[in-house]
Amino acid sequence: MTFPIFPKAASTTAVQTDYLYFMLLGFSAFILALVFFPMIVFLFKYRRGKKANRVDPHLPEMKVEVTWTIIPIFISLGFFALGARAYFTEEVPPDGTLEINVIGKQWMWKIQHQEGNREINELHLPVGRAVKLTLASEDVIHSFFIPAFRIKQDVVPGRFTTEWFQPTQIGVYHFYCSEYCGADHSKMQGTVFVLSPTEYQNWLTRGEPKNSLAQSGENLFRQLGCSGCHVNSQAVHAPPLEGLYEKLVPLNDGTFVRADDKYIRDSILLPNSQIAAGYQPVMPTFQGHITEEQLLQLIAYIKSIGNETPQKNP
Ligand code: HEC
Ligand SMILES: [Cu+2]
Repeated sequence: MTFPIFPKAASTTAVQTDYLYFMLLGFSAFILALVFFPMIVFLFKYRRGKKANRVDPHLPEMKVEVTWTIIPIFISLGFFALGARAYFTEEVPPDGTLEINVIGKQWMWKIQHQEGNREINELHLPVGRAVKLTLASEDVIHSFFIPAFRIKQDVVPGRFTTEWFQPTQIGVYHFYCSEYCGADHSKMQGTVFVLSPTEYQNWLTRGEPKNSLAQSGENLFRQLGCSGCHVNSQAVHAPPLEGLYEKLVPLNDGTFVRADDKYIRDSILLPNSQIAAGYQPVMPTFQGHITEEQLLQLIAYIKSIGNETPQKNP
């Protein structure tokens, strides 16, 4: 569907969103006509001085009231169901997405690809592949908005948010920050390049060989001293991180938590908030010592060893 005043519809989400939007618009226009058309007709028909039949028609009021209450309720519930379905498909990414990290910072967007490519205010993507964005902010609330894909997601400091979409058309599109975030908010924008899969591969391998996100994370893991405790340490009793990702972790208060991005984020920044069962709360916080970009690299590393078994049980 293209419409001159509308941005291009270049993702699967865009098609679904537009469909719902035009349905709501059409339905509103119908109700508008239903109210205003008779109103205008009656304006002339029953004008003062006109000879018209003004006898009370004795409508069964109760029946009329009930009918025009019940029917719209079911119509609204129908719209609710369609909206809820669209919402769920938008919130739950399919398997096998291409994972890309987006970090908002006054006033730019930094992008990290798993292969190690980094870009600022530019986002290169292959066409026809579902993409999942993990969004983080270094400072204030931003919002990542790609009109042609009909996606908009708040980027909130202190947590990750996610968003997924599947580009359907090769082309160049714009993205914006759509949450007022200070003096240069209006300059916080960039360009999405949707390439063919081969062009995308060429783009990824262009330039000098680089460390993947997980390799950079592994280097940080050593530089920051994480390995000193977490890898076969004699001095500190710390849990091995191999095989941790997405597994259920028992905590010392008897509950369990899934070791997802959020849990790992909190383990590094707020280590005392959730203590793994059988361990002492001795891990120092890295809050203020590492950037969101480094945090995402560490998570990529922990994820990459998610299927390994620990070398030695401490
Ligand atoms: C002083 C030793 C020490 C250092 C340094 C350290 N940790 Fe830890 N870490 C621990 C201990 C002890 C625990 C278990 C207690 C807890 O949950 O806080 C832990 C828990 C964790 C957990 C949760 C693991 C689980 O099985 O639930 C993660 C993830 C983690 N650390 C990552 C890191 C990363 C990444 C770094 C480096 C940025 C790091 N740690 C640095 C000692 C340390
Ligand atoms: Cu912003």
